[in-house]
Amino acid sequence: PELRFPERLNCATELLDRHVAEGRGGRVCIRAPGVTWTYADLQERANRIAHVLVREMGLVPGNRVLLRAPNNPMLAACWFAVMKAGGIAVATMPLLRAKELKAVLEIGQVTHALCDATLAEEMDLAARACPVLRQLRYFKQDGPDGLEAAMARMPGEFRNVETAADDTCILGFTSGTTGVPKATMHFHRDVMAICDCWPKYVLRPVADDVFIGSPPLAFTFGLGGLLLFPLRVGASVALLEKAGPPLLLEGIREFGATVLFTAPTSYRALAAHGAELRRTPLRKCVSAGEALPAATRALWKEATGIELIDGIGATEMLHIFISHDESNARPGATGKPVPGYRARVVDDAGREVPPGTIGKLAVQGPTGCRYLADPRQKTYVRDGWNLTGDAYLMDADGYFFYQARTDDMIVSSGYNIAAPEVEEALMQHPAVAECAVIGVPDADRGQIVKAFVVLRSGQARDEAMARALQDFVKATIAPYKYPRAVQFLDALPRTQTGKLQRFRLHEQE
Ligand code: 3UK
Repeated sequence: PELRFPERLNCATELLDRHVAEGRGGRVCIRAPGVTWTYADLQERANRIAHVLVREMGLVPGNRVLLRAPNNPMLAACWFAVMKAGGIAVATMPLLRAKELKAVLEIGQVTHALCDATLAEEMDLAARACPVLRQLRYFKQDGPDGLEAAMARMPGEFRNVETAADDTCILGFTSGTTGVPKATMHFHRDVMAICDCWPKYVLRPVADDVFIGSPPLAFTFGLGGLLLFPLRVGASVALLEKAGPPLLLEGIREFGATVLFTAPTSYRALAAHGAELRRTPLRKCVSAGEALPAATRALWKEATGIELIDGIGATEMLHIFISHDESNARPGATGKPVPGYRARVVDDAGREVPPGTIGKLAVQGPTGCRYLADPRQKTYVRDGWNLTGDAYLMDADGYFFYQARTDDMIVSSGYNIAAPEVEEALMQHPAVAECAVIGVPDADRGQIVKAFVVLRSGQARDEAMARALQDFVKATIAPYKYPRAVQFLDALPRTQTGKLQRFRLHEQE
C-alpha cells in the first residue's frame, strides 16, 4: 500500500471535510433510529462542537478529551470535533463504572470530557474524584448548560488545526481481560493507515455500502468498522445504541445494511435467522475480537450463504493485521498478514520458529508499538515487533492459525492443550450453545481440562449430558484433550468487547 503521508495531516480533513469539499456533502453519512445525517450535517455538528471545545472549554491542541456515549451520531460528531481541534480522543466503554473511569482519567491525564447525559451518574462520580478533569459537558441534555445549547451559539464553519501526521490523536485503552488497562497512543497517520490497509485490500467496500454492527466506537474494532472505514469511501453507517442480536437483526433490515461487523458469539446467535437475513442486501460479514471457530464459519455460511471474513486486530495495532477475504478463507485459519503488515511466529528468545510450530505471534506494520508511559512496553514490544500475547502457528503456505492466548495454554500430564481447540470441538456438539475451557490445578496431572458449558434451551444438564460431551470431544480431537471436568452455566462471563473472561472462571475455581 501507498502509505506516505504529508508532514501536516489531520484525519478529520481527510475522512470528513474532503467529501464536502469535493461535492459529496449531500450524501447520507450516518443513520440511527429516527436520524439521517448527510456528510454536510456531520461536518456542521463537528464544527460547532470543535468551537465549543476551543472557545468555551478552553481546549488547546494536545489536550485529552474523554468521550462517552453508546454508539450514536452525537458521539461520532464529538469524535471528529476532537480531531478538528487537534485534541486527543479517549473514548470509553459505556458500561464502565466510576472507579474504572477514574483510572482512565488519571492514566490518560484527561482534562476535558463530552458525555451522553444518559451516562451522567458514573461520570459525575468519577469527575468529582478526579481533579485533573477541568471541563465536562453533557449532550442530549436540555437547558443552557447542555452541549446542544452551546453548539447553537457557535458558527457552523471551523478551520481544522493543522496537526502533524505524527501528532497523537487517540488514546486507546486495552479491554483488559486481565490486569490493569494499558493506554496505547495512535497518530493521525495511523488512522489513515488503517483505512488504507485492511479495508482497501480485504474488505473492499464501495460508496453505496451501508455499514452496521455491534462493537462500541470506544473499541477500535468499532471505531474502524463503524466510523472510519465507511467514511473513507464515502459510504454510510447505521449506528445502534444497543446491538444485541435481535436489535442488530432489526437494524440490518431497517437500514438495508450491506456490511456487518460483530463478534463470533453474535454470529452464532444471528445464524438462527438465516432466512430473514437472506432477504436483506447483506453481503460482507466481519468477525473479530475473538477466535472464530470453524464450526461458526460453517454455520454462518449454511444459514446465510455468506463466507465470514475473520481478522485479528488489537488495540495496540489499532485495527486488523492478519485476515483473509472471501476467496482465500481457510477453516480454522485467521488468514495471512494484511498488506502493509508483517507477522511471524517466534520462540521465547524472539527467533522465528519453522512452519507448523506453535509460538508467540509477533507483528509489525505502519501502526503499533506505543504504550503511554507503561513499563510493560519492554515486555510487549521487542525490536520493533509487537508481541500480541497470542500463541499462533503458521503453516507451510503462510496461513496463520490461532491457538490460544499464551496464558490459556493448558499443560496436563505434560501435554500442551490449547483451550480454544477443546472449545471448538465442544461447539460442534448440537446441544452446546456456548462454552469455555480452562486448566484447573490437579494433584496428579498438574492441570486438568475443565469445560464450562451453556446448553441450548431444552437440553438436560445432567451426568449423562456431561459424559456425552466428553465422549464427543474424545471422538473429535486427540482423546487426551477431553474435559475431565464439566460444569453447566446459564451464561459465560464476557467483557463489553465480547471477549470471554477466562480469568473469572479461574477465580471461581
Ligand atoms: C484477540 C483474536 C483470534 C487476540 C480488535 C479487531 O480485539 C481487538 O483488540 P483487543 O485489544 O484484543 C486483542 C486480542 O484479541 N483477537 C482479536 N481478534 C481475533 N483472536 N482471532 C481473531 N480474529 O487475543 C488479540 O491479541 O481488545 C480486533 C480490530 C481492532 C481491535 N482492537
